[in-house]
Amino acid sequence: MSNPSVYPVPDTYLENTLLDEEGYLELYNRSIHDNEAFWREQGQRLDWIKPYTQVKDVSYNKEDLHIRWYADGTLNVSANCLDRHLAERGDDTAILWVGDEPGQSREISYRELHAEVSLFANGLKSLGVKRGDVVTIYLPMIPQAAVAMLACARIGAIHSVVFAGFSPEALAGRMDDGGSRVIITANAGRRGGRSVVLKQNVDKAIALCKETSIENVVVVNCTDDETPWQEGRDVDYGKLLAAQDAECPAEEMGAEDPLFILYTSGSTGKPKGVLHTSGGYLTYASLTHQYVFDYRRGEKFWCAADVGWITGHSYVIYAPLANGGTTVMYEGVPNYPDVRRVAQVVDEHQIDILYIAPTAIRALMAEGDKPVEGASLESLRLLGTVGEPINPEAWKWYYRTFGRSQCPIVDTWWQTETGAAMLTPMPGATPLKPGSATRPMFGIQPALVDGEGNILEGATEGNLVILDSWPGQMRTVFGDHQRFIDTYFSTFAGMYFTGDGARRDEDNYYWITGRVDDVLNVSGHRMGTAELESALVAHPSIAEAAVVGFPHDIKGQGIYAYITLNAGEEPNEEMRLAVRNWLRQEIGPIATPDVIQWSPGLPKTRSGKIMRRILRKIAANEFDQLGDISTLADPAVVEQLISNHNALG
Ligand code: 6R9
Repeated sequence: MSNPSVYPVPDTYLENTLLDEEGYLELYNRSIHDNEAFWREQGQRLDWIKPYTQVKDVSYNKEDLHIRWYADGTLNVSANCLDRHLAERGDDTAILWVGDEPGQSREISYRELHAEVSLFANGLKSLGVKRGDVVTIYLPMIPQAAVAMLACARIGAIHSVVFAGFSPEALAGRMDDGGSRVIITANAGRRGGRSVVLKQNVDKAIALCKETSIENVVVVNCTDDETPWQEGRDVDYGKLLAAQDAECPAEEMGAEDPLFILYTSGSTGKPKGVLHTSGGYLTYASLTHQYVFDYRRGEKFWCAADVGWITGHSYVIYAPLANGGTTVMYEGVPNYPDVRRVAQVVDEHQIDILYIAPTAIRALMAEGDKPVEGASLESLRLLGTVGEPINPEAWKWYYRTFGRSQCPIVDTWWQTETGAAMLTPMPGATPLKPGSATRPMFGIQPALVDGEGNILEGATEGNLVILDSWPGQMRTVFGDHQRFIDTYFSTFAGMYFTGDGARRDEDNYYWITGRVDDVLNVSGHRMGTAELESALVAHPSIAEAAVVGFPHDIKGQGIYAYITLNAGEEPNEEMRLAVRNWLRQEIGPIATPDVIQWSPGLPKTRSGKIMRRILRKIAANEFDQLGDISTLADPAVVEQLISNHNALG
């Protein structure tokens, strides 16, 4: 019997695939039952300088928590992404860069990329950057972002990429936390036909740093915009390169030496510096890229994420390059000059695989079929999504339009912390269900637990945990190992807690239901409510603030801020604008609130804890589901909030 809600593996994939369903189940079972042997084998996808003899050394026990993979092996990540391809594929395109303006593009071969990375790595050394130093990267989507990351990896420096949409304040916080003394930026970037200044932001951020002092700012000139310059501190990227030797031997690094830090939001406190190491991360990224995308060399792989996010790290840079593939790096946005751009780029460059976020799909879907009008799209053989749950309508639209009802969609669930895909279909192996991230990657043991950490069996719903380690797992929170233990291993003893809720159906497919903690997912970007609230209360007119997410057609979740002003402050339009701009300034445009509601009081328990559940229900217009409000210190607040909410219209 055919089930209309299940999309079987297309014939084209049955004939010619890396792995069919039986193959997946067999390999998955072996990866669990013979776990070490499986990972011992997988480590072989990399070139090691000194081969590892140890594979897995892990304890999830709170008292002695440690995660180490391939620990006695040595390697260099940039050599794995570049040097080892030179002999056989040196002239293949490593990066296909596509500019913001239509018609602009550039192909960079492995040989060219290797050459520029070597020069820049020497340039970093000439500025005094050493193995183990943290280097901040604040760049738009230009090839130099890849060069900068790989150059750090080449000399054993730890990169900390900060999304170029973040404000000077947010950038300063990350530079302080990482303690970096060098930052790489551009004078400005181009996005959607506009130029976005970056160097000025860096100058402001440097002035705001409290813990670290920046010694050098390397500036890539990518627009004609004028750039403020501080002699002695600021270094022109082109001039720096011109002064270097072409040869830069790759540093021999331990498998467990840090590769990068990437900041991400959690439910409490400041963003955390998620730390990934070298051997395990690259092994896992490479493995997933090959199987999830059934990737074959020569294919053009377009992951549309920014390098400022983990998806950009793993699937724009590290995995495709480790696998000797061609990665497409797109500078622009999906709707510039108009909503047909994504399809036009696919056709113009004959792209094979397209991997984008549900929020982009929903934004395009809002335009009907216009985004694919006049496009052939025949080069595409596989689609992917990542970053947030995809609603079945958007899935089906993507499948029908971009996929021409022929391309499977791999809905990949994972996190900054997990390094690469964890729950995902594989195109030749997994019948698809729209909205489900389906089944686990090799070596991954997901489970659902109740509030007490009891493992639930069968078709059910609960908190998503992972029972055992995998090589791509984060190793610590930079500078705060206790926070790592507290955040991920303390809610449920002996398990990695993802912070997500999920449902498992009768076919053992997983359906992510969203965060169960106070983290919002706005257009696929993670934002902690605590972070937003602490930025808000730093405003001189604000006494108190509570932020919740609410369902938003395009963004998935929108930002809803309840704000109590200081006595004497006027809750008028001017103030609303000021508050809105304040969040943009403190964090960045991605933190722009969708709704600001003035709230003379907030619903609090007698112990003073804000009951967000109630605020979430009001924001979502679900007044009949407020639940028990009798434990509130002042239940009358609720009625006031509802009437203010309704007055917003
Ligand atoms: C890769 C990335 C992680 C959070 C994660 C979850 C949500 C990511 C998803 C998904 C449903 C998917 N998420 N992929 N939810 N289906 N396919 O996005 O990392 O920025 O750290 O976000 O995003 O809630 O916990 P990150």
